[in-house]
Amino acid sequence: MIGELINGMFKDVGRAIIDKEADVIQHLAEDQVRAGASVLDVNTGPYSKNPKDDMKWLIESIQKVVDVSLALDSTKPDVIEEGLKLVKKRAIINSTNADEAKMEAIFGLAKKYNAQVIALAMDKSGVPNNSQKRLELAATIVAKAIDFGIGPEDLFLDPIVLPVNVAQAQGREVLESIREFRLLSDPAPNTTIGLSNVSQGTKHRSLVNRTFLVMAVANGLTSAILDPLDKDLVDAMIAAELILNKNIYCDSFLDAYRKR
Ligand code: THG
Repeated sequence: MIGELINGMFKDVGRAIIDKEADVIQHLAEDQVRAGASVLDVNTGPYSKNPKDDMKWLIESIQKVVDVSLALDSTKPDVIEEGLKLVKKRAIINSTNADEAKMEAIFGLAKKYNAQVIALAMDKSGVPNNSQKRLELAATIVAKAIDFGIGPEDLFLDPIVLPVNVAQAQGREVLESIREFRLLSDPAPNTTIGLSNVSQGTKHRSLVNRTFLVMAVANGLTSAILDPLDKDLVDAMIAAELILNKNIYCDSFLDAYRKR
């Protein structure tokens, strides 16, 4: 569970970043970790005028109250490097894509700072509209990572989830990609998705999110960027892992999972 809530795209967070209200960020950090997130995504958002300074401030604020890994979410390598200099725990870079120059920059940073990497199955021409093309890009990414000495265990392949209201045909393609990405290497690479993308602009967001998450987990998904405070979502995830025999059944399996 990678907590998605520290993202300047949320109004409250965007405002907290501008006004430097650390307590808003710190509460979000504590709440997400308490709900079971083992990683927190950190994104300064689309309105940040100075993303390097804002990333720095976010990380410093977060690390005063929680002790978890951070996923440094930015399209700008210099913003990511600013974060990598500050993190106390091993970070995840979010993200590279399959572009040659981007991979060189991001995998170079990952090596220099011993970070893991989320890699999007897209390139300059955008997000593919089928699983075949996603798989080709993912294979390119895995090969390049290996060139840099980054093994599949330190790679999170992201097929890129699109909103179901405008890209309805892509749900199946993404699920197929999750299944196929596992076969790219042995050990299999990790996978991740930006789960909430699927429900952007829809009604019944929580229902759409948890239904998609369960289907993705059934297809082998190993992590997700999601809202850990959505209890129904996390319950569905725990139940899905139970059905897949990842945890031993007991009547109190929800509590047992949360206490471990
Ligand atoms: N892959 C990777 N990283 C990602 C994404 C991805 N990072 C960002 C995003 N996608 C995942 N995080 C979010 C966070 C919030 C929302 C969706 C994905 C979201 N926000 C509300 C909305 O847009 O409707 C904001 C509402 C508000 O303003 O309060 O849904 O795919 N690697």
